[in-house]
Amino acid sequence: MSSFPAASPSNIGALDAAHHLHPFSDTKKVNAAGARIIARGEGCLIFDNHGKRYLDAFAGLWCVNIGYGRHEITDAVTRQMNELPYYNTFFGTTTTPAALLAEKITSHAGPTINRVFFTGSGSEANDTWFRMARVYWGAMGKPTKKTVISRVNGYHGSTVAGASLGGMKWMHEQGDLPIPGIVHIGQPYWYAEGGELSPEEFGLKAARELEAKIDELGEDNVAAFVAEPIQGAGGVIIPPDTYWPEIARICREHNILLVCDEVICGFGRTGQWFGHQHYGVTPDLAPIAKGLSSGYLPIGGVLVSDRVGDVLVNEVGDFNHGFTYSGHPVCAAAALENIRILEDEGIVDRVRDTIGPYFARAWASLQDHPMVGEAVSVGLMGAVQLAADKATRTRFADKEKAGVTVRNHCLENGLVLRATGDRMLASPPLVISEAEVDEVVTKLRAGLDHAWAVLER
Ligand code: PXG
Repeated sequence: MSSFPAASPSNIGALDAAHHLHPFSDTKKVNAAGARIIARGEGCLIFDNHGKRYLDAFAGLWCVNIGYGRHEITDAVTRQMNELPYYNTFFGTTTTPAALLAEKITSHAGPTINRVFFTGSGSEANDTWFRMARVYWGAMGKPTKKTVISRVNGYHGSTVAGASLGGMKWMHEQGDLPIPGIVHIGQPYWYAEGGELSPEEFGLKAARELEAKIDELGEDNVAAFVAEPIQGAGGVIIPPDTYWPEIARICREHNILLVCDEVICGFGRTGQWFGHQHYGVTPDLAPIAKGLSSGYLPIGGVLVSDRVGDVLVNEVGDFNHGFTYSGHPVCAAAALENIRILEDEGIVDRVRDTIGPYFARAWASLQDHPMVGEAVSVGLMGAVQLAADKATRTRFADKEKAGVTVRNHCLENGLVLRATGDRMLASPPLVISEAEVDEVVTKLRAGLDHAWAVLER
């Protein structure tokens, strides 16, 4: 029985419309259509308040890596709530879950990363490393190394620094962003921008934009470069294999910090614990969130390499930064239990060795559809690029409409996935079964058939 008084579909919708401002939404449109009310989840399935079943091929918002309904997390959270619902990690105190979680996360992060700074979200994690990088260079006697280079179409959050680091023009337009000290270079989006180059050639070209920008600014003025290993919200932009090694070389040779935003790619999404491991590079700083707790409770953080961490600890002294909920003990308990499940059930290896390859084959089978320009994936992250004419890589004039037409058909059919412009994105829970992968692909194909029939080309 619901514990909310007098809850019924009609009054929840009305209350929501009257009082709730939705994130990243045109509230008037949401209100007119009526928000879908999601009531319950189990495994990879969610159900709305009318009992309609959806296969959630988007893991909530790229985050429910272990799937819905894992009562072990409920139990761990309840135990911690009863023991100590809150205490801070300021003023020389800590809590058991925060300390255990810091150790546990770093155990998966490779030998050069041994510290974590906790935040409440991925946006806060990006704001945190942004300050940390400048503080680091100040302590290194290089206070002019302040500018951060990031990428067009990257996503790093909604806070002022996060949205500035992100390369979404339509976000910058609201609130006079980016703030000074952040500049953007191009993205490794071969399908749209590669022209006649091979993906490998284009990967090198895109990476070398970083070198050109460093030369333009002067390396004594550049603190860091930040990028998602695979750009998520920007459209699951999977870089050519030549891209990341070249980026790592450039950062090394020009002495600038490499920051990998692991908020989506972390905690198994690519078949490794972290996306940078998939590409064989080692970041100096790496914001995390989402899959850290599988979204069961809000928690984020920054992985801090010894290069930066030793300077912060031994040279800087006070780092005047932190959040009331940094290392929140209940959120940390949820994250610890989430990681235990990922470990004990071999979920990350399963993505690398079995379900990831299965998904890759099923997803790539969409390549034969006339509307599919490319169907690409890494681990359990996939994108289908829509094309009006695949032979010439010509895209639909109204990209938004193309994506939304496919997405809405899927939604009607009980499949949740995301349209970013004219790319269809999937990022399902890592516990998805083979039968569920087949359902995703079958329903997406039906959506493509529908859109191909109704859209003008
Ligand atoms: N970095 C990356 C790479 C992200 O994907 C954030 C930082 C910010 O995290 P928080 O926890 O502050 O939201 C994100 C979040 C979308 C969408 O439309 C993606 C995100 C958030 C909202 C919408 O795909 N990613």
